[in-house]
Amino acid sequence: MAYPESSQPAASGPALPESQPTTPVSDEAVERQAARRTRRAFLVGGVAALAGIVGWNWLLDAPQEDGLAAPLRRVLDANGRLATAYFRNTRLATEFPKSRAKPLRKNGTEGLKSALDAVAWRLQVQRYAPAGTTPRMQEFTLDEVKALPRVEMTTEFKCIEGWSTIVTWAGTRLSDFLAKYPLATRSGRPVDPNNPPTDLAPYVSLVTPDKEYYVGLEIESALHPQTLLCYEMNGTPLTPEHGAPLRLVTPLKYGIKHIKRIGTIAFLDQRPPDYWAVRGYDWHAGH
Ligand SMILES: Nc1nc2c(c(=O)[nH]1)N[C@H]1C(S)=C(S)[C@@H](COP(=O)(O)O)O[C@H]1N2
Ligand SMILES: [Mo]
Repeated sequence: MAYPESSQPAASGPALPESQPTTPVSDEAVERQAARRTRRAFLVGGVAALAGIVGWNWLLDAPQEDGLAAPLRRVLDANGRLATAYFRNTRLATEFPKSRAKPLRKNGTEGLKSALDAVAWRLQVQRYAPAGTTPRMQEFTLDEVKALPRVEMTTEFKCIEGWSTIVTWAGTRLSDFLAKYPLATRSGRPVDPNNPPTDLAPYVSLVTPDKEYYVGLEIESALHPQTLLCYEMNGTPLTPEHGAPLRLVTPLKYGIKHIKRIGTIAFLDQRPPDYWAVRGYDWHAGH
């Protein structure tokens, strides 16, 4: 996509926090967009500041939006959009050299208690349905998932119990999957994570084939560039204990969100239930 401001000198708005070193091309594009949004938010803020100089009357006479004068509401909205854009794509988990990777312990067997039928396994996806219509299901083979760009990353896996291990994962970005297959929008348009469509589903649910383990994510986390549909760990295909044939890896969140043996993914309007949130843990489980 085109970034008309990309040829201008560095952003004149407030500085963004330092970005982290892993910057493939798409991340640079994201940062440019974040900078552009910062400039826009700065301009809106400038208008509000000017209003202060011109006089309070203008602000006091302005129409109200949700209990705030409309110009102030617009500043808050712009800041909210900026924060969303920033957390979605520019905060990256630290990546390590591959040589630091260690074997990962096996932890958590909910949803893995029956034998895995790797031949019969399909990824089932429930599309985001327009309100009032029945959602449609679509199936994918592991080979279809593997046909998408392969991403390898060495990140720290943190369990809420207090231990952590550096692991090399390989898989496909969930965002690449949704860029190729239009499953997450009402209109059936594919997802461009740098320019999210307005009819994107707000929540994603992931459930094991037997429905015993289940995880909920907000769409911002699902589209994060380090959120992978993962099929390899430390250079070898996932074993059943570690979630074969496909598990989630999302290194800004604790291990409880890294669901093993994904059966169904669904795109939803409501925050889906989550195995550990139901048992009292934080639903977001970020760290
Ligand atoms: N299906 C399923 N996925 C799961 C769990 C589980 O019990 N069942 N436990 C979670 C927890 S608490 C952790 S720490 C990690 C552990 O992954 P590992 O066994 O590959 O180390 O898996 C997560 N995903
Ligand atoms: Mo865990």
